Amino acid sequence: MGEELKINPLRKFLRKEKLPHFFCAGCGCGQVLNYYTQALDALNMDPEKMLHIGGVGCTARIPIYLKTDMFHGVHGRTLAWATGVKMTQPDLPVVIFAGDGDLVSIGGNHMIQSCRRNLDVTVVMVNNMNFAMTGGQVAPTTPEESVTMTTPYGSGEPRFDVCRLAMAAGASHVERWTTAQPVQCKLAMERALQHKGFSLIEIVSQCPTHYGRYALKTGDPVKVMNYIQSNTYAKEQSERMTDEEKEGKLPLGMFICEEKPVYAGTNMAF
Ligand SMILES: Cc1ncc(C[n+]2csc(CCOP(=O)(O)OP(=O)(O)O)c2C)c(N)n1
Ligand code: SF4
Ligand SMILES: [Mg+2]
Repeated sequence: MGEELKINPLRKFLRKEKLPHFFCAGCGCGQVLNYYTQALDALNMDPEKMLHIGGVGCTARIPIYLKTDMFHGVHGRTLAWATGVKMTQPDLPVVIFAGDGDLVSIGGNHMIQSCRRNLDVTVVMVNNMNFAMTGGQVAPTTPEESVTMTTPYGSGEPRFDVCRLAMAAGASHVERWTTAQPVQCKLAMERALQHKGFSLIEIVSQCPTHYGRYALKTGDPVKVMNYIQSNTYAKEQSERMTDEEKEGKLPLGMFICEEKPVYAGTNMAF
């Protein structure tokens, strides 16, 4: 084993020539990449026999560091590409890394239609609660009243609960965790990689550089993670909490994992 693999055997999945990575210090995107390589390793899956897709944004850069075939290109169109690929190669595992802005703002309708069809893909959505790469603008996932670059007096809009949206639209596997939950994230990704149908794994993540500085007045990643922790709760606690205690907080856990007819290959409508 090379020196590098002795340091971390998961480096076998990474494109060395792309390192050092682009993420800011303390960004959750690096953790998500780490959990994902752990899931690949646990399932003995070879990313070189898979397709990874990123749209545009910090999150969309995650698969750039994997040794794999990948598309990287247009904000919000990951699922349009995936749909085309699944028409001709239904058995090719397709994994998408999308930011919250990518998936439910500019790409929102693709997401809803893909859930409705139960398109056979895995989507890892990093919810950093803002449009990070472009400087920290408000997104449909930004908590109400948050100050962002474009909402200096605080956002006046309610946010999407993306997991509820995906389930209402027909997704067959939906989970939400945070970057502070390494084991849960890895296991959720393993379940998604084995699931036939639309899997959404939402990971609530820290963007200390923008969401942290604008909304929380800190660039400290740990403080942003603490904020996320105090604004989420395990769904199993729900019955023991009052509506007031749940107000403005996101539940975490596996919400659905069921078998349903999938949309891939010859059953796709033309
Ligand atoms: C079609 C199109 N519209 C807008 C942009 C500009 N743009 C690039 S990244 C980005 C925001 C990304 O936010 P998100 O998808 O949440 O990813 P993050 O950077 O937060 O991980 C935007 C608006 C673009 N590249 N292409
Ligand atoms: S801007 Fe935010 S999301 Fe993008 S790399 Fe930096 S910390 Fe991460
Ligand atoms: Mg984002």
